[in-house]
Amino acid sequence: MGETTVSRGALSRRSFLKGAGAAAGALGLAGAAGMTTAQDWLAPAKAHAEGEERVAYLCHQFHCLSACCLKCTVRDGRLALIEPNDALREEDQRICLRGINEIQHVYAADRIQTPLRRVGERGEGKFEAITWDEAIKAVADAIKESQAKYGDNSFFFRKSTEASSAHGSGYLAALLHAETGGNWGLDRGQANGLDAGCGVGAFRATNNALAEWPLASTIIFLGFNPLESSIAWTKAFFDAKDAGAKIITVDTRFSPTASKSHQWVSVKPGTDAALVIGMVRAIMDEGWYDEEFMKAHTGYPFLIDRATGEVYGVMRDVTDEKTGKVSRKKAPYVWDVATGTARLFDEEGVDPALEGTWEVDGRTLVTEFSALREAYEPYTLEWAGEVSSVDPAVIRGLADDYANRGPAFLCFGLGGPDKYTNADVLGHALVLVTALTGNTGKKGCGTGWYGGGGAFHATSALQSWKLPEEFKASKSQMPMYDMPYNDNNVHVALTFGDAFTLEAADANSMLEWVKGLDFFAICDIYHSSAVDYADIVLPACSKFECDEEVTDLRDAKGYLSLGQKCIDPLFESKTDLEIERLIAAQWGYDQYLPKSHEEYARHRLSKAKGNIEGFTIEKFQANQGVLRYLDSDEPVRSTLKFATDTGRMEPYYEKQIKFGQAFPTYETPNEAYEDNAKRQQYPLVFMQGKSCFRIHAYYSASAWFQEYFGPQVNISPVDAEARGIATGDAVRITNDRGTFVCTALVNNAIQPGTLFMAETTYNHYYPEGFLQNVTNSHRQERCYEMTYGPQIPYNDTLVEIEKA
Ligand SMILES: Nc1nc2c(c(=O)[nH]1)N[C@H]1C(S)=C(S)[C@@H](COP(=O)(O)OP(=O)(O)OC[C@H]3O[C@@H](n4cnc5c(=O)[nH]c(N)nc54)[C@H](O)[C@@H]3O)O[C@H]1N2
Ligand SMILES: Nc1nc2c(c(=O)[nH]1)N[C@H]1C(S)=C(S)[C@@H](COP(=O)(O)OP(=O)(O)OC[C@H]3O[C@@H](n4cnc5c(=O)[nH]c(N)nc54)[C@H](O)[C@@H]3O)O[C@H]1N2
Ligand code: SF4
Ligand SMILES: [Mo]
Repeated sequence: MGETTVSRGALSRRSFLKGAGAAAGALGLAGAAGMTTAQDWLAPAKAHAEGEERVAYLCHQFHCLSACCLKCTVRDGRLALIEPNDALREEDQRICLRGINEIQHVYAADRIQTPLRRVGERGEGKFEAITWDEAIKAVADAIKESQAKYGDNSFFFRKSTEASSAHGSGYLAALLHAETGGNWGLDRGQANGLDAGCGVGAFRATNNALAEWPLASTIIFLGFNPLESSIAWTKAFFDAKDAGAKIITVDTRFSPTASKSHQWVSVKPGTDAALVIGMVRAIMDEGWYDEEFMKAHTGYPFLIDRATGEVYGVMRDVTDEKTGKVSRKKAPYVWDVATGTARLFDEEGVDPALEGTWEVDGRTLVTEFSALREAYEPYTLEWAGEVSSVDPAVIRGLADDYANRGPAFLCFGLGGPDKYTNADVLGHALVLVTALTGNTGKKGCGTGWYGGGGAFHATSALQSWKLPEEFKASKSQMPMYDMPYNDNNVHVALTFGDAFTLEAADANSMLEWVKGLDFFAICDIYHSSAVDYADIVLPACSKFECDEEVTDLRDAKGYLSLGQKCIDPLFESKTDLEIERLIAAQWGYDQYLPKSHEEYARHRLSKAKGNIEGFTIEKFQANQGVLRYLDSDEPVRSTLKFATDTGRMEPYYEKQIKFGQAFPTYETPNEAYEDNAKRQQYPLVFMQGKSCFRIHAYYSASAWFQEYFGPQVNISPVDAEARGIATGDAVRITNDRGTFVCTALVNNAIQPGTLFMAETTYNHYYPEGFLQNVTNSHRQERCYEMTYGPQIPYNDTLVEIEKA
């Protein structure tokens, strides 16, 4: 054996469990968790398969998007080394510190070890250990009682994203007809605006795959920090740079991605829509638009009736090529230059005018492009510069680079500008600028959410597990983010993962609502922030632990990956599937669920056709758990077919005339705007973002990460000095919604007037309160009528900071 750098610990799993159980009974959760640290479990990092060691393979985090495939060396039943799976192509063998450090994370002191029952007040975090039988019965009894008294939808069930990655989110919800909390409220702010003009799902589909970054001449990252939030894609970033792409990052702070880009554009929080509107104006004024593209693929030549603002057209039946379904859609008219008449946009041989005004049958008709020029008269470059605090010459330069240097990407990342109430206006403005330049549907370009992962290449024939017809979740009464504020019928809740504090802002209101429920149970791996509020806590195992030989199939980088068992479930934890089966069994419904992960995986592969033809469990096992399904290296590309009524990119949103948003009209964010009177009390914009040390709150339990990267707010030297704050000081952040204490880092990368903090970590790591206490939960009314509903505007938050 090689030299041992860290003690391997003296406890066997058995004796350890005995001790853990006793301690849990006596001391509650803190006592149980205190039983061990990673030090007890670590083995020397030189371990490679030899002797009693074995190697297992699985795909790592789902929510991180990088989908790295890991090779795990297991010694004496313990994880000893994590490396990239070397059965993948060299360029796909990636890993980050969070993957490597799972050795510490899996065995962390924050693991929930046994089922627990609350003994103190809700929020106090006092528990006693109970048996699985007691815990499952308590959960089922609470659900049964509530549903008998108040109806099916009085039971709320939700899985956080990571928890639903294994085998979906829906089975228990469907079996028990639960309320699931409707619209997600996350990551679809810009998509609300973009998809209205390009079709549902376009926010990802109008972008080309990551492999095309090096084919671009210009890449603009708009409030997107991929060097942390998509860390394994860093290579594509530098490949693009090496290949000559000009990389520009628009960010409120000098982010890691900005620091590696050719240009950083520092923008005022929540004003990106003004910046993009400025780009639109520059492109129109300078004539940098692509007329041919606009006429052939966009609605710019369509005619609008000036009096009503409605698109001038006829309703007609259109048959869907794929489904054969007939639906009525509006076909707009264009002005045909050759005949000097209004003709349907898709008539043979029409030559549409891009600009002009005509009188037809007593109507004044104008092209959408001409109408845009008129509507945008007030939006000068100077105006855009004023609002966004970006020099008008820089905005003009951005427009020039985007329109004239060749194929260009304009990518956003779902964080940053997405988390303000005006994100839909920004998404809409992105449609305008893309439709002007034609930077979509061809090599090396795209607009929208970065599409590096499964969005462009996906397995074609994985089967889903079907439940009998009668099992369906209840029709949602309202989205979860509305529940603390509006009357609803929820009395009992069960979440897998901490949905209540991660997926909602304004935690004091949310947790007040949770405290008012008759019953709340959480199934989590770690002592996450919501755990303290639960009546029953169920210990889930991590994806490295399984009671069978396989876990689940995952789509990863053009491969399908079958997770293999690495280690036995730690402590008394169980897999989510096993826990769901135990709960379902209380109704006799376990018969409808897969009996094992293997049965589920075999079912999913049961009709393996198309790009996964011939894939079997046995083949996965023989090939380190991965099989490649992409048969070519040619990147999959977005097309010029848009899922709109006309099949074109539509810059003009007739349905939003009533909101004054037929073309994107600039609107300030809800709270973070310049002359908000609230600023007198709360002068700073509090923004959050992703950090390379966490996926949301996940990995908080890693002691090393927590030591060096605990709850810390970044503040500009100007604001720090004005308040006498120095790096390392304890500081209090406050607004009307709540308060919390963390440490300060005085950082030149931060714009004066703003604060930045990595999105969040478990509440018990803060000296007082936690980040989510102050965030804004305002729901943008207009968005209830949009595809994805209102989005939680976490960054649209004003606060004050002082030394604690
Ligand atoms: N490491 C890590 N990676 C992740 C995740 C994670 O938790 N950790 N989560 C995943 C998920 S769910 C998501 S949604 C994505 C998000 O991925 P990103 O969008 O890259 O993430 P954020 O860090 O939230 O925001 C990006 C940047 O927006 C900036 N910003 C804030 N406000 C504004 C603004 O008004 N305008 C502009 N231009 N910039 C602004 C911030 O300074 C930040 O650098 O990341 C995914 N990847
Ligand atoms: N303040 C602030 N809050 C934010 C954001 C922000 O920018 N600012 N960003 C938001 C964004 S973009 C997103 S997408 C959401 C993410 O919110 P979620 O989708 O809820 O986040 P995840 O990281 O997927 O979920 C992690 C939870 O599931 C648990 N978990 C992980 N794996 C499993 C499992 O296999 N089984 C079980 N039972 N539990 C498991 C973890 O311990 C943790 O409690 O957060 C949002 N919250
Ligand atoms: S957390 Fe790190 S190792 Fe895991 S999938 Fe993401 S980038 Fe890969
Ligand atoms: Mo997200």
